[in-house]
Amino acid sequence: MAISDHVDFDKFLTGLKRRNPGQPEFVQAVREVAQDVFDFISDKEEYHAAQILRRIAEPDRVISFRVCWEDDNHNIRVQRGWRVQNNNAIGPYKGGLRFHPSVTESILKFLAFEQTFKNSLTGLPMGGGKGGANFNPKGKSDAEIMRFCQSFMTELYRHVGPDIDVPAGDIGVGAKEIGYMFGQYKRITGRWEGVLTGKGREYGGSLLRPEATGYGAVYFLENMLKTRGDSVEGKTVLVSGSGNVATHAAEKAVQMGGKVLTLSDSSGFVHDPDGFGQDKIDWVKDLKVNRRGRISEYCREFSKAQFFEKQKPWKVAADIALPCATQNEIDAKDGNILVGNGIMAVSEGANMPSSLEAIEAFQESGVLYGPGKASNAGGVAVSGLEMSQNSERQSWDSDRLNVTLENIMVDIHERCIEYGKLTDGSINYVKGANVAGFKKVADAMLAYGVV
Ligand code: NDP
Ligand code: 2IT
Repeated sequence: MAISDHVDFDKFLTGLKRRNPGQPEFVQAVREVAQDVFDFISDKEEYHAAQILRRIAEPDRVISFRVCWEDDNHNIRVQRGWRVQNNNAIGPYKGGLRFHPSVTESILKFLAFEQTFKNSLTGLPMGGGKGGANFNPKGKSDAEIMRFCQSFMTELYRHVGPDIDVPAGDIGVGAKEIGYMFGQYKRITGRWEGVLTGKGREYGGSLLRPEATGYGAVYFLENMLKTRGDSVEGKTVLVSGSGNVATHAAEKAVQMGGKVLTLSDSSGFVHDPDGFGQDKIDWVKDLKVNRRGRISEYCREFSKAQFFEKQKPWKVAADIALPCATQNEIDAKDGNILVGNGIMAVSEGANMPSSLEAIEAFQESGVLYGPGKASNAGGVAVSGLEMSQNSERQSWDSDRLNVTLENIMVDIHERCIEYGKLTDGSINYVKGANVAGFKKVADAMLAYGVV
């Protein structure tokens, strides 16, 4: 950046913080993108004149609402729900719903902002949005979850629609919750339409959607390794999380010849020195989805494994890290530990799992680093394909979907190279993803004028 651009960037950052007090995650996400975009637009007056970056960093709207529900003991409970509609320049708002007690407006704004660039990178016509509630599904009965989902949709339905805004799952929202919400939408509106993705197979869901985020993150990893003449085959892999993204990332890493050493949840991590093979991954899926158990229970079933309470997996020596749990789960210290242990590549299944300091540590030491908005875009990409299937009243077979997902991840990787190749030949995937994602949205916004 030239000195005058630094001054502009500092001014932008000061304004951003002033306009979004108490929203550190949102500021972190915008800051990371803005650095690269400032560089890219330094000689492109039209983007400055139209204030494109300033406009993308201001959500189109943030809808906040009360969600009341009755628990099994007949207590009335009150939660807060949100839908952040960030930008619909290139398609209907699209992005997941998160149910977790840590959910705040800042977290949903950061996720909706990231989603805008991620969705642009997929090449499909989808804008960016995100929503959720500070509801804790842990320990709730099915009936409680159903009542909460119905109450949530009773407000949300008026803001969404197949050509307006199409939510999906995220942390705490899987096929079961999507089913309850889709049922309520249909009941209120009387319409069967593709208003949510991640639906069950019986009612318009796409094959491969459950697997797509984790599989896509490993395809992206394979593409990064290929630039160095290498592959996943024979590599040791650390995976964090044990939910949808983590278990499918682990599954694909194993299918491609990797050895997965860890899985985790919010209570700690499990190290299995023999590796998590498919049978063990299936056991974890059943534990987490059907029995709603804790990852520590794994060690009772598989005695060679060890549970490390309240710790993260990053201190285990390995070749590859796949963070698939949550934001900022790799802080500066974790990043340095990974680098110190000689990690070769990091491909993010989660959204913004690495802090800015950790990203710097990866980049300075030549680690192949795939930021979530590129590497985990496979999930929303197959959501986009679910929307297409719903619109044409067809179901695609798994071969077609698999090939399309693999091709989309190759294309995203190529776009990162196009905009992120540095003069020394190395690839800055963060810059590539930010600039490529930005350009498509920005050009659409330019075409519309000031709206
Ligand atoms: P799930 O709810 O299926 O699983 C979440 C996993 O992460 C669980 O193991 C959970 O542990 C763990 N986790 C959640 N919060 C924390 C925390 N604060 N600290 C430590 N561990 C935590 O969610 P997904 O697998 O769908 O989502 C995981 C990540 O992937 C998120 O960042 C999400 O935004 C991102 N993502 C998801 C996509 C999707 O298609 N689902 C698409 C793209 C990105 P516990 O059981 O203890 O809560
Ligand atoms: O972060 C994400 O990309 C998701 N949670 C999936 C969004 C979607 O619409 O499938």
